[in-house]
Amino acid sequence: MTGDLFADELPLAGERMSLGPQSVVLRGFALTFIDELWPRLQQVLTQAPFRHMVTPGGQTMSVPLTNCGPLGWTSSRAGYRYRSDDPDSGLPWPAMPAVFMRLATEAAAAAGFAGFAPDACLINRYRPGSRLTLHQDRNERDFSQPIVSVSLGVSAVFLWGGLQRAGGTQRMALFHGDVAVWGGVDRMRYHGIAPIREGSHALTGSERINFTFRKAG
Ligand SMILES: O=C(O)CCC(=O)C(=O)O
Ligand SMILES: [Mn+2]
Repeated sequence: MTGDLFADELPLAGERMSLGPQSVVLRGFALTFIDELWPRLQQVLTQAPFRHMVTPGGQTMSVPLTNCGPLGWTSSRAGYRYRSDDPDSGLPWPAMPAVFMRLATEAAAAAGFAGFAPDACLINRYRPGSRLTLHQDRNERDFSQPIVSVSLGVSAVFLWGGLQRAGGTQRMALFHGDVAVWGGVDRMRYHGIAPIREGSHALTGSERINFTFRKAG
């Protein structure tokens, strides 16, 4: 199959889709950063390749991940935690490229969170069928700081729930270049990604890449 399955509903760059009082999807916000960001991502991946981590319960995660920045999110039999070194190499995580930082701080400011200074960027890679089950981002120290989440490549359906796991979810399509930001009263809302559909994107092929910027430490 060629083309993006959502191509008939492509949104306008610049649109703001409200998810809640302090959460929004900024359509196409990342588009003007991507030419500079993509080669930087490849450098990060050379130093710290995607890998499948193991959950505390012993399951291999279906979505491989890596990190850049001073802190990186990790999962192992010992639990979830941020650490300053890559457990696979023993080396510090790759530095956060300046263009990543600029994108994160500008998107946060556009969403009402001026002064966001992320120290962690978790990078996820999705392939057709990959999904991320409903969860809260709760391993960070300071919940006053937002999460900034950037979508690249094939589209996804973002599942946006409430402050409790039960109680249903809204579904919001996320397209190449979209940036979702949630903080404040929405910071602890459950969220996930529905199984990725077959698709193809000029930049990423069949994959979806997601960055989530966090202030972890
Ligand atoms: O892939 C996404 O859009 C969300 C990723 C996410 O929620 C996470 O990594 O914690
Ligand atoms: Mn999350």
